[in-house]
Amino acid sequence: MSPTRQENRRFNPRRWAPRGAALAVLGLAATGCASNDLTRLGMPEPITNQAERVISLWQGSWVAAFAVGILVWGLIAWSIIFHRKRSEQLPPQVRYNMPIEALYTVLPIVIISVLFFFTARDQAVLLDTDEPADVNIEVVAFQWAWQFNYLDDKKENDGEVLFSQTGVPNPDGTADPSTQTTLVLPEGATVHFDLHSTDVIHSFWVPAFGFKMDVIPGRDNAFQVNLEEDTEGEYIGRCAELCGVDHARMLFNVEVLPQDEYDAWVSEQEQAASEAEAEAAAVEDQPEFGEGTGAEGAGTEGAETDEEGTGFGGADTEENDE
Ligand SMILES: [Cu+2]
Repeated sequence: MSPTRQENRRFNPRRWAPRGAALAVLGLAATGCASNDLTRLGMPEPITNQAERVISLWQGSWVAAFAVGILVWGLIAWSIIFHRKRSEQLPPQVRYNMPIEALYTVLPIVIISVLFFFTARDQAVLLDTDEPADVNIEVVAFQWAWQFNYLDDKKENDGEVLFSQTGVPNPDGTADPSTQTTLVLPEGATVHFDLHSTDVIHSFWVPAFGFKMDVIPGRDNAFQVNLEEDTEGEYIGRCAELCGVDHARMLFNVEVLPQDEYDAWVSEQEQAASEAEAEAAAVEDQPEFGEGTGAEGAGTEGAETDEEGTGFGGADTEENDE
């Protein structure tokens, strides 16, 4: 017994301490040298103020988890190294030790309370929709695509639809990018989203927002984001709620444009929408059994959308030309 113990004692603290320190320094250096990808711990690059906040919460949670982990791993290592079995005698037992039992109870409560505090604080900010928005968009989720209704910002959330972008559920059951719709947003703007579903629960998720929200039939969910400057580019959007057999097809694109390009795009869309409206009105004025084929362009897509249950009148006419 005794030679082993002596060997252990000589072997352990002096030699392991420098090795541990070297490993820690290496770890820190690796973290410091790497790009933001590593420090974001799997989160995508944020494009909104809100996403920055979510990432801070995410990182803080990891720091807390690592602190607890290091403490626990340290205690395990300490027990393994310094409290190895030395004889057949049972070591002193510590059950019913009040201070230790109290520690086991109080420490987790403290940890949970701290996590709860920061989560509640950030949630309050993320759900705040008081700031006047530059762009108001109604997101309509349906099986299995998305419609983005650009609302008149003057008639905030209650006004008419200026124009819509509507994805078409892909009939062959695959995720075809050509049928996906694009959510176009201006750089640096405050964007308000109203979320509505026409059938089942979906979840509106733009990973670069660091945030997603359920889209629930019969409920008015809303949130808004402050897009940062220099975020021009293309991003992805997803449904994050298993909403049915073709849930995987509920994809959309997000395009962030500089303000001037966005304005140009908006007036283009508005013009297309009003032209489509005029055309639809002309078709309606025609005698019902006259030329007959006048409605072909206006009919198919709009009718299809209505069958899907979106039932948003503005969208039907405006999307017909596309
Ligand atoms: Cu869905």
